[in-house]
Amino acid sequence: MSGAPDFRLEHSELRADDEFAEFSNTDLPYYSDWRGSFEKLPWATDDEALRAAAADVAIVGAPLDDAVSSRPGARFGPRAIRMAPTAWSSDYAWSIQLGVEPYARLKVVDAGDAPVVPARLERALRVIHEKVFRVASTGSIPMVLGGDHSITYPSAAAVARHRHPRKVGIVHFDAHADAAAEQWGSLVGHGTPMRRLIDEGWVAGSNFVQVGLRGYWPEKETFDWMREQGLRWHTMVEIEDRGSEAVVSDAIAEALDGPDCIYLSVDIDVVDPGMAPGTGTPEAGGMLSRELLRAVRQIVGQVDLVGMDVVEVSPPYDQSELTAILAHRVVMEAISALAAKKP
Ligand SMILES: [Mn+2]
Repeated sequence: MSGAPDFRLEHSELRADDEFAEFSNTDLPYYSDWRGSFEKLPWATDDEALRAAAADVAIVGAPLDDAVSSRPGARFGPRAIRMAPTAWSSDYAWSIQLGVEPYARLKVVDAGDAPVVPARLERALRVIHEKVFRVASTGSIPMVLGGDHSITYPSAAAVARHRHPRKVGIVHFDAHADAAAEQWGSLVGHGTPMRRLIDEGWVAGSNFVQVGLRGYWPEKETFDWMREQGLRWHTMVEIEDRGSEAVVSDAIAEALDGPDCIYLSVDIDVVDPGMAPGTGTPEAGGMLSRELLRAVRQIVGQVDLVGMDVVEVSPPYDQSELTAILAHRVVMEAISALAAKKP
């Protein structure tokens, strides 16, 4: 037919004068950067660099899964979360949810991983404690990528040690209470970190608040102990009955009943395995991913956040990187909520 345009792909590229130098490292896709930091943010891996950076937030990796009771793989979590597919460069990240450019208002660096080696669990917990303490000591808020949930014991203790022990409240999202006395004879494990934090006095039981519990573990005796310690918990059934926002609002008030700041611990298995399959101990009937992201915005927007972790992402069990992407977004929502409230 005459008059119709020819289909010719002759001018579909915007050619730069210098194609080789056209894109900076942060402009290039996330998968092309051999350095592999979170969001391609600058590294600040030693004390000197952390002090020089004077960052608001520092990402910390805790690549440990020697403490799991079931399926392993969380040692690959930090790498998978850092490498989760993200659409845009950190140079122009824009939060649609909060209407803020997080990196225009906050300085965020990647502090690298704690120097964990396999098969030395106690050493791993010590070096994670030291790494998080050093980050917190420079004034940055540590955001720790697990790793199995045992890392919350050294990490939250480091933040409490930096602030003041028992002056920090903890909000803990999880299918599981993780307050067991021991795990096959070991006091440290991914089922015991909350017991250690309370027993050692890092946080008062009454300011330890759990959200999303469900299933069949731990047993009644552990819940009896939790009740004696004054712990408060909100089950998945309560979230179904009252809605997540009302429950999270209560959790904030309970965690801040005395303390003036909060450490947030997010076990990705709080979310339904249908939305977060890549985890070691999945439990059916969990939160929606959008409920968790909203809860993170709600908490970080309202409280003085002094540290957080996202744990139990196990890439070998993941599907389509869904769980790593969700964990990445949990961190992004926290960063963006901090940015949105910055004066
Ligand atoms: Mn769990």
